[in-house]
Amino acid sequence: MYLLQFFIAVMLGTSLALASVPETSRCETNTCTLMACGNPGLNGLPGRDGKDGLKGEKGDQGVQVKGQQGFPGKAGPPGLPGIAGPSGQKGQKGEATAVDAVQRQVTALERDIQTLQADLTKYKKILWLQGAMRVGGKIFVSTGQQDTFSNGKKMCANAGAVLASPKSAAENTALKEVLKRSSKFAFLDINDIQTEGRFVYLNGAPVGYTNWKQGEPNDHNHNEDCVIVLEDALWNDVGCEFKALIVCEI
Ligand code: FUC
Ligand code: CA
Ligand code: CA
Repeated sequence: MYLLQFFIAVMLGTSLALASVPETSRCETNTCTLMACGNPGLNGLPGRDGKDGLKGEKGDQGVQVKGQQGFPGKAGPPGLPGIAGPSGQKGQKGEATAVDAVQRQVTALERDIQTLQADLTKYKKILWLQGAMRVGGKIFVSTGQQDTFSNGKKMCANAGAVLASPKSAAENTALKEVLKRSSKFAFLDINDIQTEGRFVYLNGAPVGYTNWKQGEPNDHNHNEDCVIVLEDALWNDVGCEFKALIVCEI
């Protein structure tokens, strides 16, 4: 395009130069014919565009402008677990916690239990030495004294116990073993004071198991409302003022 403009400019310049030469001087240099010099003609129209010029030299490299950061993409799938790191150093001893306090209480309780177990073992030995008998969950223990039904009842009650109340053959046999060691008979926790012939425990419950000797109870002399167990384990009704071994059951 520059070349084309240049060409047009040259053509116009030449035309103007020719037009500015005086009419008389041109007539003098040429063989003058009878040709009158008229006014200069109008400029012609611009010529057509010339051919494309040669390819220009490669321009300088442009400046790259960094674009804005795009939106973050979707999260990828979880990766494989990493290899466990080495163990850390042992931490410093922490402050006393509630767990420590409970642990101390448990330790103290364990110590108390051991003491109680040792004491219990001693008292058991004392009871066995005094002729106590254990049968099932029940223990028969003698006071070693012979006394009336009324006094015996109080003695046992003072110990939080009751007079012997065998409720099975096994218990009755165990009671007989207690008798063997100190006496021939012991009071039972049974009487018919309230209603003649109707034997009940001291708590008022009717008697179930019995082991009466043949012919008993006979309410001898109409004055036998308490019961003893004999050395052969059989039962006999006797007067409540009779004195027999006092055996309690715990
Ligand atoms: C029997 C018994 C009485 C009393 C008397 C001596 O008659 O039934 O309880 O022991 O003997
Ligand atoms: Ca009676
Ligand atoms: Ca009798």
